[in-house]
Amino acid sequence: MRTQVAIVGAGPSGLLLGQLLLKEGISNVVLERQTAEHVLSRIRAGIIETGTAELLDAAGVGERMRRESLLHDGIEIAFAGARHRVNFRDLIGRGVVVYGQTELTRDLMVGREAAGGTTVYQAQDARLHGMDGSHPRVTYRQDGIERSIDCDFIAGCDGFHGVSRSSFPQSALTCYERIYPFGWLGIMVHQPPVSDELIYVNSERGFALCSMRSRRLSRLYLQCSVDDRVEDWPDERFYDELARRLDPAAAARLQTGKSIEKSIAPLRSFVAEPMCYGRLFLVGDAAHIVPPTGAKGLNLAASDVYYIWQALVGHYRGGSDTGLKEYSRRALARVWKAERFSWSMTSLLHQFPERNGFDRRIQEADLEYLLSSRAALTSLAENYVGLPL
Ligand code: FAS
Ligand code: PHB
Repeated sequence: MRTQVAIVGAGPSGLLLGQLLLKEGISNVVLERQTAEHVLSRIRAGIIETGTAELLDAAGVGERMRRESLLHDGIEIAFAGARHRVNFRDLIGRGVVVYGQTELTRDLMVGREAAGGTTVYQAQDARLHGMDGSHPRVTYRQDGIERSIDCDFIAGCDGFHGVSRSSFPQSALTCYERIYPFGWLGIMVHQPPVSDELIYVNSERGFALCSMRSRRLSRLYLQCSVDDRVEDWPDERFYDELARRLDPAAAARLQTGKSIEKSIAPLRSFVAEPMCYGRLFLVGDAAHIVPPTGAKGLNLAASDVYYIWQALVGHYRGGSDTGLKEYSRRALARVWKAERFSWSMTSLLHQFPERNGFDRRIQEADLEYLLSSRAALTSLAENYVGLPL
């Protein structure tokens, strides 16, 4: 098989890039090791920055998102028994879009099908070859048969555990990492949200987040131990602990019900530099991971897609490789700002087992300063809603 761009991974990065390239007449094939149903079964992000929403519109798949999503003009931060609204619209004139990654991925799959894009699901043992030359190749196995894709470029959109980053020569890669001493236990439940907007909670018992997917579908999180297992947390224990971390008024509005999904995610900050090797370009979680506290993971994937999309159009339509040469530098400049924000939100809102009394007082002072300073709130707002591309 021959194509211009081989895309490894059919998550949001791979499908969004594939859709944008198809609209430009740039041929591409997406290789995915799982089934489409498995990809859609993963519960991930819920907050879409305005820039990401506009990219979905540009890809021609934003119509259902615009119809079904919620628009939020702020969040609430709960601390020391009180809730404080952070009004994005007042502070920076913009808000965020609330729309689940699962639905966004579904829209991308439908859009790719309609555009006649080729997606190979259950592609096993993908291997990347010849990235340092001008004729890279991707081989994989499907139905027991070894297959090959000749291409001009490879987009590694295969997430943190994919094959692309590990295809770099080790000497060509520098990785930066911070592992957090806790995880997030998340549930989905068919109940109305606790509040109209998200509530981020700093409680002495640990972080909590009350989010949503719609006015009838709640997404709730608790900071938990890295040693916890899902089976340690029956629904009743989850709701009881969440109510203890919420202020009384919010706890009184918590509606319980049988969870339809429950999972524990580890938290890490991670960046691999550079984000390219020859004609292989890393996109999204393949290159970087953020703790979900700042709602940046999915949105960072979208900004990487924007930069590599523009670079490939420059190559094929403009005869210029400046965008390709600049891709890693441009993407990393935005990645590190989002890493900083996600780290700072995580440090501000979680209980760290190893922290001493001084650390806790600094965290309290951080929160009191933030909630009393328009300048500090403006900084939080512009990072949360999304820095310019
Ligand atoms: P993805 O990991 O989504 O997709 C990569 C795809 O590549 C997968 O479909 C995988 O099956 C495929 N793949 C892997 N190896 C392959 C191979 N060798 N061959 C072919 N295909 C291969 N972000 C937020 O903003 N908010 C959140 O609340 C949030 N929660 C998260 C919870 C969890 C458990 C995880 C893991 C991430 C979460 N994220 C969250 C981040 C998440 O949304 C990512 O940023 C987003 O999925 C990134 O998309 P991709 O880069 O496409 O990577
Ligand atoms: C979610 O709804 O899954 C969500 C929202 C905001 C975050 C993290 C996760 O910061």
